[in-house]
Formats: sequence, C-alpha cells, structure tokens
Amino acid sequence: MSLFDSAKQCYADFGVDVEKAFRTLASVPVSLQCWQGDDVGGFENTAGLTGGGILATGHYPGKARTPDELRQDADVAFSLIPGKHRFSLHAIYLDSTEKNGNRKKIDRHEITPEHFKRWIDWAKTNGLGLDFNPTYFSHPLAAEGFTLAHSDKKIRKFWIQHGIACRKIAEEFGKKLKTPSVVNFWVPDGYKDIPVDRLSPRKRLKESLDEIFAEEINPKHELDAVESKLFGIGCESYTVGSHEFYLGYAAAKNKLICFDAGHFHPTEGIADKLSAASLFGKEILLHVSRAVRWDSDHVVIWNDDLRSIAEEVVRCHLLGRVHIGLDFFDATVNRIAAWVIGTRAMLKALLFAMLEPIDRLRQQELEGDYTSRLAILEELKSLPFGPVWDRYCEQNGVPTGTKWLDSVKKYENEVLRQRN
Ligand code: RNT
Ligand code: ZN
Repeated sequence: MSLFDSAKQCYADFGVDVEKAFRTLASVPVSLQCWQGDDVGGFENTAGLTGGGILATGHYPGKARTPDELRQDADVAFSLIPGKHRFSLHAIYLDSTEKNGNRKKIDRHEITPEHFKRWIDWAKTNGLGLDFNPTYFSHPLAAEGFTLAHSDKKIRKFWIQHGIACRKIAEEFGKKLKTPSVVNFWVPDGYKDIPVDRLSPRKRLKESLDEIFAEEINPKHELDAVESKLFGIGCESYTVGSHEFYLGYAAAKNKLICFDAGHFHPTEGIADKLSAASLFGKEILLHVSRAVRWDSDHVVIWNDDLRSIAEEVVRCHLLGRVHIGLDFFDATVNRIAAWVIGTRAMLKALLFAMLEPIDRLRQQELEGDYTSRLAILEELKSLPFGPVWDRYCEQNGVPTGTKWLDSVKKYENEVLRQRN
C-alpha cells in the first residue's frame, strides 16, 4: 500500500473523502500579488516604494526590473503551484513600454486599459484571471500622507480620477478574461500623532469614494472592495480608513469588505470576522498576509492564523463568496520562492480544512459533546496529511515536497543572478 493509500484510509476512517477534497480545492483560485516580484516598485520609472506606511526591506538579488521580467518570474511561480490561479496587479505596474524600449510617462489619473494590454494578453495566454489595485502611495501627491481624504480639493480630485481610471481598467480585464476583476481600494491616509478632528477626513474619504463608485459597473466584469487598516509606519495614531469606517461603507454601499490579516490588533485574527461579515455582504476579499510586530506583510506560512482563516472559509461554505488574495512582500528571500511558499501554504491550509469530518463535529457540538469535539480536533492535527498534499501536487503536475526549490534555485542562477 502506498503512503497515499494508507493516508487516504486514515481520513476515510473519519468519514472524509480525500478525492472529493481534491476536486473542491482545484476549483479555488488564489490571487497572487504582483508586488512580491519587485518589492512594490512598479514600472513608472520612479524611486520605488515610498510612503504609504508600508516598507519593503532586503536586497535579495534578481528582482524583476521590467513587466516582461515580472511576467517571466510569475510564470515560474505558477509552474510550481498546483491549480489555476489569478494575478493581482497594482496600477503602478502599467506596461507603457514603447517600441524603442522607452517607458512613456503616464500619470496615475490618465492610465487606461491600453497600458495594461500586454498584461491582458499574458493572462489570456495563461488562462489567468486578473485583479487590480489603485496605487495611493509612491507619488508626489501622496507625499503628505493624504490622498482621497486630503483637505485640498485638487489633490482629492486627482486621486478620485485615479480610482475611476482603475475601475475602467478592471472592467476591461473582466470583459476580456471573462471573470470579474476585483479592484481593492486601500488608501494610507492618516496621522502620525493624535489628531483633534477625526471626523472631517472620514467625511472626505466617504465623499471621494462615492464619486469613484458613482458609475455602476457590471459585477460580471468588475467588483469593488475596500480595505481597512489599524495603523502604518508614519500613521500610528489615526487611520482614516479604519475597520469601522469600511465595514460601514461596504455594508451601506454593497461593496466587498477586504480583510487583511495584518491590519488588526496583534492578537486579533480575521478568521472570526468572516461568518459575521458573510451575513451582511454578498462577497468578501481576503488579503492573506502575516503580521510580525509592526509589519503587516511577511510571507504567509502555514501557521494557526492561516489554518483558522481556511477553516472558516470552508466551514461557512464561503468558497464561492470569498476572493482569496495574497498580500506580502519580502526582499530578503528569493521572490519567486516567496510566492510559491505563500501560495502553497494557503492551498495546504485550505486542503487541510477540507479534510475535516465537519458534519460529525457539528453534530457533537450541537449535542453538547464538547469532549469529543476537542478530542477529534486534536487527533486531526496528526493525521498523515503530507502524503495527501503530495498526491494533490502530483495530480496537478507540480513538484512534491521541496523539489520545487531546485527549480527556483536553477532559475535564480541562470536568470535572476544575471540581473543587476
Ligand atoms: C497595505 C495594504 C495594501 C498593500 C498593497 C501593496 O498595508 O495591505 O493592501 O499591501 O496594496
Ligand atoms: Zn492588504
């Protein structure tokens, strides 16, 4: 009997059908964030990531310098991840390279689907869906720490136009790729020190968002999400787009709420929020991330937080209503490996959650048999999950175990280390 066959039997003894879990997992796309590939630099010909309360640290060699390099790197990552997935672009990743190789300067309020044509072609060739993010940082008009909530009307106007332009681009993604593109709005606006007026910036943010969303766009093509945050570097005391702000906004305006795992108090997880939010909105966006002290964007690993998130998505039958996006950026490790590790961890957590004898556990809970519930939950942790995951990878034609690392190292030596 193979390792997999005996593992499958262990799960069957709990009434769990491993093959069924494989089929379910194969239908779940994870949206890989483009910004892990180049430390949130983008291709606007600017100095890279500045401001916004986020910071990429590290100097690992070989980051993507052009859209072509980023696509090539993402191709490598996708080839090592089981299943069909998505790619999430930020507005600063426009591909405005002209025939002579120069990049045309196009400011944020003037971007159009034309500037993302090559991304669409690439996505189409590879059968990927595309998601989108307006970029409200790394720009002179964001340098004061305020964008959509800025007190200067002209600055707000610029950023409103940016938001509108982004929705149009995503609409085009959705039309061309025949899958809705989720546009996630996150703005860094906030104060370093204690403000006396917490209300006015929030009013301004609300009004700016209303203007951005004034045009109805077919949800078959485009969906809007709003992302809250507790604090960032340089805006420790007050964030305009707080959790309550966006929870209220999303519920009132029928938008998706985006929960970023790193945007809450240190011991506050997002898993518990999903069941509640699912009762008041149609869909949810996740930014699966990992907070470590002040940083909200470490590479996702298969820890208890991730396990709980996946469990809630599966247990609450939210797979069709939750869009799973990744959000981390680490420049101290091979960037492709970071994508592979984070995405494989997410998929592992989902598969693990799909292998729960959930009906039985639910019944025990209902009957007040918390003893059995506890005992079984503990036992499940040491069932032979490894051979099951390996089989899933094999079935999907990607390396098992750490064999994917050999491919990444080879690519690093042959391609990444030739970049400077
Ligand atoms: C920042 C937010 C946001 C960004 C990306 C790059 O704290 O999480 O989602 O990480 O837009
Ligand atoms: Zn995020």
